[in-house]
Amino acid sequence: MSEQFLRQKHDRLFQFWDTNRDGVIEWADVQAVVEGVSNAFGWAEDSAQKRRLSSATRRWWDDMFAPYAVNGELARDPFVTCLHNWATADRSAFREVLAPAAEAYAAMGDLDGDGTVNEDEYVKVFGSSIQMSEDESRDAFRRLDRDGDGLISVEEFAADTVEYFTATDRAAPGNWLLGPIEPSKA
Ligand SMILES: [Ca+2]
Ligand SMILES: [Ca+2]
Ligand SMILES: [Ca+2]
Repeated sequence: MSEQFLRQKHDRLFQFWDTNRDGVIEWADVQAVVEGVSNAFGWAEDSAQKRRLSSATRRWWDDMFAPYAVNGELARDPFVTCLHNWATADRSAFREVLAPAAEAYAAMGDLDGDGTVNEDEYVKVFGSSIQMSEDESRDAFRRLDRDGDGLISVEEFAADTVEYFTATDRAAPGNWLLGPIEPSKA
């Protein structure tokens, strides 16, 4: 059951990344996610924000998924299996691979550049990029803010990201990384 929950979360990233909805993920899909975010924020092609998000995402793809890809593509099952293997095998290597991406996404949400993401920044940035309602965004924010100080720090973002991909506990705050997960029918 808990393994199934983990796969459900991994599958969610597949849905999020398969931008052209053809059932396989290739770098072009992931690049389209970066483009979409970049356009939504009106970032210039050579802006620091876009370059940072793009290179962190590329590293994530290259380190974690590219070795599993066949002809540059990953179907749903191998994609989910790849994530699952990473998440359950070598935790410290997984943490290391995810860290730059988590930092880049945290920086993306930090609109005023004070080093943390507050609730309004979170709602504005992630509400639209993950397509959550305002209520869902505020709910997600309060969970991802692990110490409840009203701010998501880079460290909290990194911890939430690792937890999203590794936690089998349905109450883990990091489960909310990509928005609300369907409630358990168990
Ligand atoms: Ca695709
Ligand atoms: Ca901020
Ligand atoms: Ca906090």
